[in-house]
Amino acid sequence: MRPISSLSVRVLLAAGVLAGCQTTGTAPEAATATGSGGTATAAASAVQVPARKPQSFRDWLAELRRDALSRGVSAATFDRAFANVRLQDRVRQLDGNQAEFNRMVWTYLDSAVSDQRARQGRERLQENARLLNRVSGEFGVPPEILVAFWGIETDYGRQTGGFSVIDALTTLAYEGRRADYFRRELLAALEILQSGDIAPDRMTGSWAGAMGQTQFMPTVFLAHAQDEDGDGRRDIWGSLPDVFGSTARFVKANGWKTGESWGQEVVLPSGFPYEEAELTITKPIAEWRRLGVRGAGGAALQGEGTAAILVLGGHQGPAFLVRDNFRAIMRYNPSTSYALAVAVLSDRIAGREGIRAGWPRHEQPLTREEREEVQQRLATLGFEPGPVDGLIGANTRNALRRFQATAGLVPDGFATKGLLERLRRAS
Ligand SMILES: [Ca+2]
Repeated sequence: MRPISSLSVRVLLAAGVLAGCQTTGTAPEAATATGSGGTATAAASAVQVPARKPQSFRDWLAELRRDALSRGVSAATFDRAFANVRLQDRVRQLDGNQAEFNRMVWTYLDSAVSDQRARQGRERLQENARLLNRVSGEFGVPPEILVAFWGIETDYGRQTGGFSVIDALTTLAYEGRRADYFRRELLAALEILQSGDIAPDRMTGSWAGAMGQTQFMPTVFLAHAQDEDGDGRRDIWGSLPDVFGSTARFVKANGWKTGESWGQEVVLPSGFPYEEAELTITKPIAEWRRLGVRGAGGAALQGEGTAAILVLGGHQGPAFLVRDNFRAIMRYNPSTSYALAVAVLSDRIAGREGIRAGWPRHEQPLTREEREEVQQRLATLGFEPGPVDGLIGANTRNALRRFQATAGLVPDGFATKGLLERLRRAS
């Protein structure tokens, strides 16, 4: 326990800082789409838990050690993993910053799917063609999708996060905010060390504990990582076969349908019922066709089965028909912006068109205060937007649509400064 007691001063400081650092609300969906740190994978299944009563780090760690040993982690593995553990201020700061997130979807897409990233993706695809084709054949997920995840998650392995995963998860598990979630991930990380897949000093990742070139959280690693090169270790840090194999295995497990596309950009007819442009509303593709939905650039609507219409920038922005494989992408990271980035990047990597229609780039993002004001005013006017939490979800969008319909506007549910101004005038 010697290394732990040397932490005591830092830990006491940390406890003081943490007491003042409780924030409410997890990040809105766009915040999970940073793509460069796996924050998303962490937030994906994050469970909000109330702050617990403070426990000394020493006691906390002793309890963790007991739990780890009962799961088959050896004392030697545990003590080696925690020999130099540090609670990381930077991790805490980044966790606290997550809630405030103001940017438009196109700002995110501009960087996530830049021309440079598309070009480099085509180069990576060619360089690794034989390997990618083999993995693709094994799991039924196209090479360009595997390369697109790699590009969005870590810029093709260049930005995997420099944090010790044990340090990061310990900080987040001890702190109290989403502690139970991160404690489970920490125990899973110890099981990975026990299995010998990676040495403790090479187990690096994002501030939220998303690891290696696939940015897998430890529980995802345990369930889905693949030893594709057959050396006996699942190495998502250094082995490209393992990186692609793990991505493919996970995406397949998430419901990827071989031979189907994620969807396509579409053009909606005038008078389109924008109330129905929600991910939760699926219809047979033939039905969308009957409603006058056409493929962008004159393309036909592809495929059979069902699909939803996705509009992320209001009726003045592009529209997409999204199929089951789009939802499979979202299980990697439950954000529509993220999934669209992977989808569009994969198209560009494969030499297909990117997004054709323009975004309403004159629109500025609403601040959190403005989003809350939108919800407050919708509630006052009787449009029932749900709780006033500053997060624009389906409830708020539907309330906005009801307001837009009564005001003679296109009911796209897209919150803009102009719409806030209309709400102010109506109140
Ligand atoms: Ca391997």
